Order: sequence, then structure tokens, then C-alpha cells
Amino acid sequence: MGTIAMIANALVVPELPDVESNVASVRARFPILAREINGHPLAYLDNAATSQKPLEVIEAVDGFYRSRNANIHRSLHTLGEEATADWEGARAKVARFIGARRNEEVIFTRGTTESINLVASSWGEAFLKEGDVILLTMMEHHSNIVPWQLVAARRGASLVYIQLEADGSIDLEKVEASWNPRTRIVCATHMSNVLGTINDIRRLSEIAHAHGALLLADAAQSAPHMRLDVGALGCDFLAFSGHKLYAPMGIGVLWGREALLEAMPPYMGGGDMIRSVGLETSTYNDLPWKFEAGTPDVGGAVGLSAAIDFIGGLGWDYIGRREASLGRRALSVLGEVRGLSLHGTARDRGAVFSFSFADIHPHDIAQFLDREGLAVRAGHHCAQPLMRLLKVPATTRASLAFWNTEEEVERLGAALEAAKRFYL
Ligand code: 7TS
Repeated sequence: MGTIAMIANALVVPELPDVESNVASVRARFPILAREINGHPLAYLDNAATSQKPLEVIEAVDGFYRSRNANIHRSLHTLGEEATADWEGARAKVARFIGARRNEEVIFTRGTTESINLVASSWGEAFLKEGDVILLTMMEHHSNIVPWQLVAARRGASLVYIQLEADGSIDLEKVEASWNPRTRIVCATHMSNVLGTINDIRRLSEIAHAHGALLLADAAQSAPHMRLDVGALGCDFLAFSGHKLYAPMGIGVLWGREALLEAMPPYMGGGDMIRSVGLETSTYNDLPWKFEAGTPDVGGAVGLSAAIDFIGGLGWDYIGRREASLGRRALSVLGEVRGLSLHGTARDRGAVFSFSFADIHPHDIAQFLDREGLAVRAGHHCAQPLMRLLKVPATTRASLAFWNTEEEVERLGAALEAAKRFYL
């Protein structure tokens, strides 16, 4: 781990005017960005689906499997102790990364989807009653809708949706004015994977708490792009995925307030989550292990830890400035493509751009762009209720990260013009 920290520190970005050389040295950390696709340099514009991984992360995972791999919390041999230290060390790193007060509040999961299912099943089964309301927004990803539908059906609760303004934002005054007193939990994305809208989680939490409800923040899209501080956000639960945060697939995080997690029953039963097992009943382990049944993804946690170091080496200031500047360029480039309609124009937004053309199918656009080496996503983005609201079956989406370049954004604009000429 020492060498990883050193490499990450070496990455500290000195001064921004010299953005171009900084970008080149940052890009050099991501081997996949050197690929050619269909004879063109890869322009990876699908970061909202999953991010690429820097060498620091790839080498950390490789190092774990080469020299420290063992199962955790059970083996007294040296490798077992080292692997356990890796796992718990990654937990401590995540806790600092999100400003958690205690390491025990950080539960490792497979990703955002599992984190939300854990809360919906465990908290929902224990605390939702017939007639209770779960408040969602119309911009949620399916993974922050379907788990709530499942528990609502079991408990006799209902789902209510916060409507969106024309620019794809939420009007918090309307949320407050139309508050249903049976609301027990608000489940809101921090940043929309379709519209790019950044929601004011702090204010939403205050509104929820003023009415005795909880707030779960889905930080899958925000965690890779901005500093998260659970204290400042004021939420009760926060979920995110490692794979969007430059770490491997298969590791994710649920953070929850300690008192809530203590009061919640286990989600999955199995090894490691028990204190003692009888024939009829069992007693359960302490936090956080009560929620971590079975052999976990230790290599993934090692990768996540390295990704957090990598972000620390770059600094949120650098990441924020690069992505804001790329986002402004993308807005102006896309704004010049005639016939393109952009979904989501909220003032507070990240560098995610979903768009449509009246007469070209989003899949055709994405395929055309792939021929030019540009990777974008087309589809419903696991947000079918939002697609219906937008009155489109699907959109094309370009989502940026700090390693993208102005030139790639210009290529996107030129390729969209070429697609129009091809299809129209
Ligand atoms: N919540 C949001 C806001 C997301 O964007 C996603 C994944 C998830 C939850 C689920 O994350 P997972 O890691 O558990 O799968 N979003 C996308 C996307 O926009 N394109 O591919 C995956």
C-alpha cells in the first residue's frame, strides 16, 4: 500500500494553467484510454455507466491476489491477517472519504443496487407500516424504485413521486407544501444519471427530518465527481458503487447512521454476520459485520481504497474544475447541433448529457458514434418512469470525467453532425 500512496501523491496536480500537460499525465494513468476503436482513438464518454480504472487501482488489485489473498476474519495465519487488515483498512478509508463519524457505519456491499435493497428490505420490513408513504423523485434509477416497490407491496405502503420542473430540477418549496404526513422515508438521487441534475440533499434531508422522516441519498453518480460529506449532506443513508468511482466492479458502500443500522435486522444470513447459531435461532454480529454475510470482495475493497488515494492525489479541486470546464464546452458544442434536444438544463448539474433527435433513433446515433471511436450510451438508462415523462423511449447519453479532453467533446459535436447527414 505504501507504493500506491507514493504514486498517488506524485500525481498531485501543480498549477492549472498548464491544464493540457496535466490532462496528458492523468490520461497516461488509464491504460484503456490508449486504445483505438474502429481505427480512431477511443473517446470514452460513458462514465455514468462505469468509469475506467487507473494503473494505481489495477496494480493494487493485482498485488492483493499476487501476495496477500486469503479469506478474512477467520484465518489466524499471516495472509489471513493481512487480508483482514486490507478489508478493514479500506473501510476506514471509505469512512474518512465520506466524513463518517465511525468506521462501523460503513457497510461494504456489491454496489448501489445492493445497498438500497439492503435498506429497503431491512429497514422497510422492520419499520414501514400499512398506509405509510415512501417519497421518491421522478428521476430515480430503477435501483432506487424497484426495491421500494417490493417492500411497499409486502408492508402495504405506497410510493409517491416528486414531480420535476421543466429544467429537470425539483422545487423544494413544492415538496414542503405538498408533504404527506405519512411519509416515512425520502429516497432521492444526489445526481441524475440522465438529466445530470444535482439535487439539494441537505435541504431535502432538513425537510424530511422536520416531518420525522428519513432520507436515503443515492450517490452513485455524485460520488465520482464531488466531495461527499455525510455530515454536511445531513442524510440518514448514502449508497454508492466502486465501479463508477474508478474502482473495480463488485464492491460498493452503504453508509447509515449508527443508531438506525443498530436497530435494523440483518439483510442476508450466512457466515461472518452471526455471533452464535443455534438450531432454531441465532444471534448476530456487531456492526458493520451484521450486514456482511459471506466471503466478501476483498480485492475489490483494496481497489476501492487505491481509487480513493488516486482521487486524493488529484484533488477534488482539480476534478471539479476540469469537469466544470469540460461540461461548459459540451453544453456549447451540443447547443450548436441543430435538431438536438437536451434533456435536463438545471442550473446545478453535472457533466451528463442526454439528448434526442426527432427523427433518428438513439441506438443508431450510438452505433454511428462507435464507428468513430466515441463510446456513448443509448437506452432508457434504467429510468423508465423518467423516459415516459420525457416522452421518449430512450436517449443518447454522453457522460464526462476529468480525463476527457476538449478535443473529444469537439469530436462528439462533429460526429453528431455527420450522423445527421448520414441518417437524415
Ligand atoms: N443509481 C444511479 C443514479 C445510477 O446511475 C446507477 C447506475 C445505479 C443507481 C445502480 O448502480 P449499480 O452500480 O448498482 O449498478 N447507473 C447506470 C447508468 O446510468 N448506466 O449504467 C448504469
